[in-house]
Amino acid sequence: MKQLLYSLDPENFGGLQEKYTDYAKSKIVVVPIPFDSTACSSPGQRFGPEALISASAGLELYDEEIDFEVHKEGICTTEHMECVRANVEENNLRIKKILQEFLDDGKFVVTLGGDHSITYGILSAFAGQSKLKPFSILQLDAHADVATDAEGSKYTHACVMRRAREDFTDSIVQVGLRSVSKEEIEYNKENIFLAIDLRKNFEAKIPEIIARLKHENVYITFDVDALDPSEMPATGTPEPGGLHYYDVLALLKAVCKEKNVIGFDCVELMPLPGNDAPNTVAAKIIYKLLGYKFKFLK
Ligand SMILES: [Mn+2]
Repeated sequence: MKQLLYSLDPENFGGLQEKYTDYAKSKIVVVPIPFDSTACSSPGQRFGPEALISASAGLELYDEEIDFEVHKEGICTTEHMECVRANVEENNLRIKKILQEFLDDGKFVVTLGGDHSITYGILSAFAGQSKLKPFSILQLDAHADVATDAEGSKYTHACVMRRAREDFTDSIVQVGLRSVSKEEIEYNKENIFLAIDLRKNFEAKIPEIIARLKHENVYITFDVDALDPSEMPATGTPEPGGLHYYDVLALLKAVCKEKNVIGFDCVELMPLPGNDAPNTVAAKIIYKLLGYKFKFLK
């Protein structure tokens, strides 16, 4: 009778057995933040973390590209954060407090969103770590997210990168933008790589992108709407003409080889009922990025 029954995959990033998820032994900590109160056109990003974790359980753990199994470094997925839905600033303070502890313990912290507003809270935790500073930010996104304020707040997902530049770093490199105003381009001109300029030969542009990252330490914020909607329809503000899976991987791999990646987030996944493929796309990019980070550890 027993052999006719089976267990579901454990609920953690990678669907890993317990021996790979112990906090003390894990080099990587994955923190789910189901917050979407600042999403404008379509909410639902609060279901992103759960969908990413669920999709990740189906991933092959061996990365044939780099001959590496990053899960053996230990990946501890925490409980989901109890979000403060009515107050984005309070929510960010809570994120900071939680992440601070994992960073103090020397963990490599990956955050699963949630809308892009959470990146401010995440960055405030990273900025509190003197050993990680100064850092540049590599932002993969369809939008610049540099509004002065939006809908009565300075901390929505539309403002997050302007706040980041004011409060945390003088170096933000934005890749994949294609729904962007003239003023937004002006704001960070030398450090913007528009999707239209990347479409012909993405890989040839990678050295230029890396050269624009001023600091050795690099934080990566990956807004899934950077991807083309044909590969990533599951997001609140999809834009045509986006980046492609292998291009994104090539960039992430190069950054991990040449810089010290200090952490990253994946935001704005808005799962679509009945179509789990985009969740797998995002989960796999996260897993691949972890592999690159630890394979090419500096
Ligand atoms: Mn964004």
